[in-house]
Amino acid sequence: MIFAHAPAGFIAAYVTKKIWQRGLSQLQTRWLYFVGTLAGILPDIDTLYYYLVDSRFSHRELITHTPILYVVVCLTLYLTGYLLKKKFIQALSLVIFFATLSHLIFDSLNSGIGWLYPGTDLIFGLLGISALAEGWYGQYLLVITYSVELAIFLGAGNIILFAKYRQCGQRLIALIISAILLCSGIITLCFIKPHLFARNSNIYYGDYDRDGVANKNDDDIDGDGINNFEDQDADGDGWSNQEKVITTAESMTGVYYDWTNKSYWAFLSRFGFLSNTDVVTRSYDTAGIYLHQEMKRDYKNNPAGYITSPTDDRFSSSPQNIYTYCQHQSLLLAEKQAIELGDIAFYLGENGEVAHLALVVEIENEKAIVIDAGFSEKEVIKVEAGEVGRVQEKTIAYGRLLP
Ligand SMILES: [Ca+2]
Ligand SMILES: [Ca+2]
Ligand SMILES: [Ca+2]
Repeated sequence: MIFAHAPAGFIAAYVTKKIWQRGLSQLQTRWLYFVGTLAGILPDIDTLYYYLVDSRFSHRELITHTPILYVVVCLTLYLTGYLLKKKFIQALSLVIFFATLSHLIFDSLNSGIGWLYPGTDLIFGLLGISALAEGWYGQYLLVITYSVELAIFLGAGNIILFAKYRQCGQRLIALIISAILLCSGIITLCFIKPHLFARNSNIYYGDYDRDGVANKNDDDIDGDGINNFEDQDADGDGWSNQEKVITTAESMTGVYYDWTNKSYWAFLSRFGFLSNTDVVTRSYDTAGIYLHQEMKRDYKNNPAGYITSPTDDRFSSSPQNIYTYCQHQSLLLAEKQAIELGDIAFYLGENGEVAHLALVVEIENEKAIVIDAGFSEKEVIKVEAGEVGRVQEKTIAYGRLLP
């Protein structure tokens, strides 16, 4: 969830008021609703750390997204209130607990959070249930999660309106307007769904071989003894990497282009837009080839040529960095070498700087056809590789990452 944590925190405080409200004044109760609203977003304080300090770990993997932290903090606060005989402090601890818990529950609509930390670093959510992830739930994930967010906003709005308007007629009007807004929201989402890319975050946070190491940190995600980068079927699902990379890239056609290139805290990217390098990195990720991890390793050995470091959240969304990785690993094709499906087309300027890339999905009369995000300002398209080069006035170099 992105937007609705604050109203969800408010609702959590409201529906649990019978537990904590006794003996408090009206002013104190109002204050605690406000605290609940803030505590609803509290766990996301770690995004500040992710974007401003260090992007090597997802913010969902930090202790701020684990229930144990809030159990310990709130229990300490509650006992302090008990010892000092302060009802308000006890109520405060309960409100913070329920509001932060709502955050963790709603984050579990997709990849989830570290429910079992410190028992395991793995994170758990609804997408971890493969029947859901691969079925309608995974398919409509964005429609479902954004509809839930809208419903939460409307729910919080209705609670406030109900407190203000006591007549049945007025309340009925509020409910009808909310229902109309919710329905139109869901219909709109269904219409724009083909233009949004829903990422199955299990690919990163799941643990396909159940060895306790999340896929994104596992060199051999299917546990067959062959490293992901040398494994023809890295995730062991019976589909070759190449088939999966191509199918994923093809499915991106028509998705909105993220012209901000994941700026503004990846706002558009979270909403389902695709940046230029996403056509490559996300297609490879889907097959179990985690370019980001390999690039981090390569950077450690030889940072020359990289324009940003792995602590930068856009480290692996820079075409120049991906090109540098291919250079270091001798993955660039020689001039006369035949292109294959799944190869990366890099677009080079005069000084050798790389500002654009695309993914080869077809070869027609020896010409490469690529999936490209950015050539069309609006959406991801399928286009001849040479056409992109001509318009951008850049030469093409190809890289091959698939074994
Ligand atoms: Ca594993
Ligand atoms: Ca393997
Ligand atoms: Ca596979």
